Amino acid sequence: MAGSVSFAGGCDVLYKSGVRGNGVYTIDPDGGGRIEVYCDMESDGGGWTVFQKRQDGSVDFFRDWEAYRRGFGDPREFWIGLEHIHRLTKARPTDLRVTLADSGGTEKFARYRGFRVDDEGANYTLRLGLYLEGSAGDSLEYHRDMAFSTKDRDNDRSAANCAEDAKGAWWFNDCHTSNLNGAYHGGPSQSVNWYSFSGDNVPLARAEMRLRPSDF
Ligand SMILES: [Ca+2]
Repeated sequence: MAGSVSFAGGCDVLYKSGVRGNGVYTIDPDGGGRIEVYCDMESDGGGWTVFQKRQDGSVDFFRDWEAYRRGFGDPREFWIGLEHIHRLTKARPTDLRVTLADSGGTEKFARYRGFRVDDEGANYTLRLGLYLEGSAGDSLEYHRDMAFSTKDRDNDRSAANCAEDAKGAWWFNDCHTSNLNGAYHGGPSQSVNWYSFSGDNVPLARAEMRLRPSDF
């Protein structure tokens, strides 16, 4: 793990100040208070603030609204929290990169421009600009402009409770084409999945979501 540094901005600013090691850093994205984030300084040009990671099922992701608001996990598997994601994306045009791998080790990605998460008053609605590129295909479009839902906070467009049914928490519509906070190795439609990669019945082995200013 790298050392702790405090500054205003995301991992991108840290990168530009010369930091090159992957690890957990303390940042203050908007002057509103310090938070801990995992910075990826090596992949795809570095400077990425990682906000979601799955790789071994060691952390339970089937949690309530408060947990998703605040964040949970450890550097191996985590969700940094909707409030933090909002703070990191509200002020600057931001790119989202989703990196996925199946159980055979095949890795694919999807990259978006104009990623933003609204504030809690708007139930952390997902805003997406363009799908820029990717080998995994676009399985977020269906979730564009959807509010975030957890098992105890049903903001989806289904008569059912999507978060409960999908064993996850996501910007559910009626219900999903991606479910990256789903159950690790869960059942059909309940696992970590991205439809345009491997459908919704084949659990993915790894998922990671990161953000970086578009003008990095
Ligand atoms: Ca519902």
